[in-house]
Amino acid sequence: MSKSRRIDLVGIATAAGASVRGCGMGPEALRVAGLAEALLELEHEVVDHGDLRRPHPLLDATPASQRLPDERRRDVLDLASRVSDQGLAILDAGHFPVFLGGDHSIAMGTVSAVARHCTAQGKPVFVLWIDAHADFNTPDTSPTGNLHGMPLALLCGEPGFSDEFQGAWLGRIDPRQVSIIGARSVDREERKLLSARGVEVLDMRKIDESGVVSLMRTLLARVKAVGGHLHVSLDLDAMDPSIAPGGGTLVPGGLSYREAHLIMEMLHDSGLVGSLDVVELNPFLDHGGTSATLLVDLVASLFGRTIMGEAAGPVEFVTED
Ligand code: B3U
Ligand code: MN
Ligand code: MN
Repeated sequence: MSKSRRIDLVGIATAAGASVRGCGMGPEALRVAGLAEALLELEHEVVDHGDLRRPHPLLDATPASQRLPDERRRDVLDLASRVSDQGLAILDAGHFPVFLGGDHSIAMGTVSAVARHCTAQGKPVFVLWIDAHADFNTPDTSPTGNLHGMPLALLCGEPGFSDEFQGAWLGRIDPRQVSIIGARSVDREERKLLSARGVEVLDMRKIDESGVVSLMRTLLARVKAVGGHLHVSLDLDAMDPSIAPGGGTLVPGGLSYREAHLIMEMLHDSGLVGSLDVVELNPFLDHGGTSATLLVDLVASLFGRTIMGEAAGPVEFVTED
């Protein structure tokens, strides 16, 4: 059995950063799929803080012709600062926050919380972004204007975001300590930014060639070598649509069921993960809870569920030269 942790669930019931409505219902679907029960079964302590909600939910119906509607942007920012403060309080209390989205724009707040907490402690922050997309657009490069395609760029200090985005809640991370795994849909301008800033992109081609084990070992060794905090941001659409149909921006050719679990199992065994996002689940598009159940099972693997119930073996790390 894995080491028992105090896990704090924070729902963020919003789709303000997306163009497709429905992932505001994500936190509730994860509860219905048995998230807390799965964690309790693993002998963790669980506290559910309920949901943070957007202030203007009725304004979702803004015409699509308006690229980044003011109300939606204000809702994203309002939530980001509230999420950041709540996440910071949870981390400062020594607990493990699990943020339930909501679309991926919530990571502006979740990762900010981690950055603020770790900066105060002098601990380097690493981010593992498990996603079909890179979410590294800025308002200038974005083809859609949707804020769920931009959180990593904001968090890495990319210019091009207006002053509204620069509040006291915003903690920053080093782009060279960000790894994106599972990527297969990256926009042209986004690619240029990712390369210029040194973000590691472990795309599906690399996974096909090397397998997740060797890629994950190298990544975990880097974090361990400097005693870093690893934040994991899990976007449902990283997984192949055949096993995860409940998302608004599906892309073929994603992680298989076993690849996704193996990533989670290795993350657990490393003992390096200190915070987690689970985002982009759209229960309105899901097939009878398939995607919600998959996410609950993946989170359970991250928190120590094993096939035979055995304790994790020693973790092998590859050291970098
Ligand atoms: N890169 C596109 C598409 C996208 C990003 N994240 C999601 N979709 N979910 C964009 O809008 O920035
Ligand atoms: Mn995403
Ligand atoms: Mn995505």
